Amino acid sequence: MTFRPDRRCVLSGLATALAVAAAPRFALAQAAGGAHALPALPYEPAALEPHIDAQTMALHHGKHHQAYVDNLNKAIADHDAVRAMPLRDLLRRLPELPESIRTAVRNNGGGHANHSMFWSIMGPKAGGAPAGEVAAAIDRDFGGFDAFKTRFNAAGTGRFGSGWVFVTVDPSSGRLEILSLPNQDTPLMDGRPVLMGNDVWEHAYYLKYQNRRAEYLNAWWNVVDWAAVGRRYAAIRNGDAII
Ligand code: MN3
Repeated sequence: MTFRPDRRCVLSGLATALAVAAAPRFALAQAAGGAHALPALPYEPAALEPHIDAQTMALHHGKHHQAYVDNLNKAIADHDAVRAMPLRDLLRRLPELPESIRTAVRNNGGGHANHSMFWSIMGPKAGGAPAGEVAAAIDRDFGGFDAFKTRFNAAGTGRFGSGWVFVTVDPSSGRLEILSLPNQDTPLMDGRPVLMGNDVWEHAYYLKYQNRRAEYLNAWWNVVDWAAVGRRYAAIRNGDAII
């Protein structure tokens, strides 16, 4: 299939870019020429110690995420129409992209989106329990925070090989749902918003936890920034185009 963006596509891309600009918390840098950029880590690599070690954070952000950004830019370099699209549209409209770059955009664009979300929902002043509307939604849809964590961790340990565990918000019912996806796939590829997620690739935990993924999944709750997750929940309910 040939990818031919029509005028509406370009305009909706522009509208999305403007919407993102109006919500700087979720903004992802993309140059005028369409090049995607690595977002800065919003805290020091050691800030999540002892639960996630500084070396893992530095490599994960500076090497792994940077490579996804670089390889995404490489894949789209010769495709002007694709370069004009915001990341969110790239992922939602994968089947419309030229077949020669579809897999590279899926893997590296997905990696860019997933990691950008990941850094933003963790922090040094984190842990504890959710509050406000997101807490109420977790109680409503999972029967409490402990049951939610148990379900989320089970999805993480159950993912064979590399992948992610996500919480999405069903667009029609508004219910929260936990799902795990392989590789760098994201619910954004199905047009579903991502509330939060955890990376269960070995590179996310192996230096400190080796093969003990379940231990990493348990420890991770200590670095979840529920205020950030609450802001994402409000943005999703507001219909904002967040990554
Ligand atoms: Mn990763």
